[in-house]
Amino acid sequence: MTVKLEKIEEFACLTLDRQDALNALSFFVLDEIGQALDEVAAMQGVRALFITGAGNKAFCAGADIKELRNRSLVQQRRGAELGQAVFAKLDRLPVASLALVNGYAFGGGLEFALAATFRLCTTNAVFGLPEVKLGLIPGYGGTQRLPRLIGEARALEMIMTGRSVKADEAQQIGLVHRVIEHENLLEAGKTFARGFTGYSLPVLEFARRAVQRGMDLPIEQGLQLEAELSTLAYRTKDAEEGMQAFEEKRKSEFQDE
Ligand code: DAK
Repeated sequence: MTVKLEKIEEFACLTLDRQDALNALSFFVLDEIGQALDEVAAMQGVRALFITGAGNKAFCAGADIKELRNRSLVQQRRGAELGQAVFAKLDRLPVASLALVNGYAFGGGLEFALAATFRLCTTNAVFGLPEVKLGLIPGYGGTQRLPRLIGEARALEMIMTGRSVKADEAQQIGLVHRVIEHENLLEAGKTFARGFTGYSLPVLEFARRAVQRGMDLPIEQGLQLEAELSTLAYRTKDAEEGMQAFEEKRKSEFQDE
């Protein structure tokens, strides 16, 4: 197994564990990630997902370069579609995800982290889309998600120069939310996640969908989506509980309903 899935308190934690290749994404690993994400979607009592890499050197050094050669165009196309489909599963999980980036996040590794809802990293983390150096361009969503996150100009620079970005700069440009010492990364992830996991899960999902799907729409349609999802949120039992708790000056007890 190159992908480990475990439950840690109220969280699921997916660890890429292929340290001899810096946790690179072979097609086998991509398949295993896809299966693990299906399991997460079906798990009870999980309020957020963490994704990280085994060891203290790499989160993930990208697609397995050794596997990319001598493939037909059809195989390459299917490979790109597989990577995109697996990362889309992460994007669409019912719970939010946090990439805990503990070292190199290159190519497909950065693309994996970009598909997560949030990103925290260690002080030794390095981010990059170095595909141009191989005569390639990103194929697992990087050309689409990176500009949406850090803006077109910065994304174009990273993609066209292949320049890597260290932790401090990554935080400054909004690629990561926090930079953490390696030994504290998981605890920092829990603290960050608990900033929202106490709220109603369906309501959080509506909020995430409104923002993330809305980013892909013209503003009029985005506002319409917001009107629909905010009305749906209003109809949950948790909205009733939240507003009643406010009136009674007590803490809400949400039931995820
Ligand atoms: N793939 C396979 N093996 C890798 C790897 C990778 N991406 N990255 C590292 N390794 C392996 C190394 O080959 C080495 O193995 P051995 O030689 O010991 O057998 C081992 O991991 C340790 O790596 P290093 O010895 O290189 O370690 P260093 O500390 O010296 O350097 C490094 C660390 C991260 C700077 C370096 O390993 C590196 O530059 N790695 C490559 C990073 C990279 O370029 N990643 C982006 C890959 S491209 C698609 C289109 C495009 C793509 C995919 C699909 N389709 C159309 C289907 C492109 C996606 C990409 O991600």
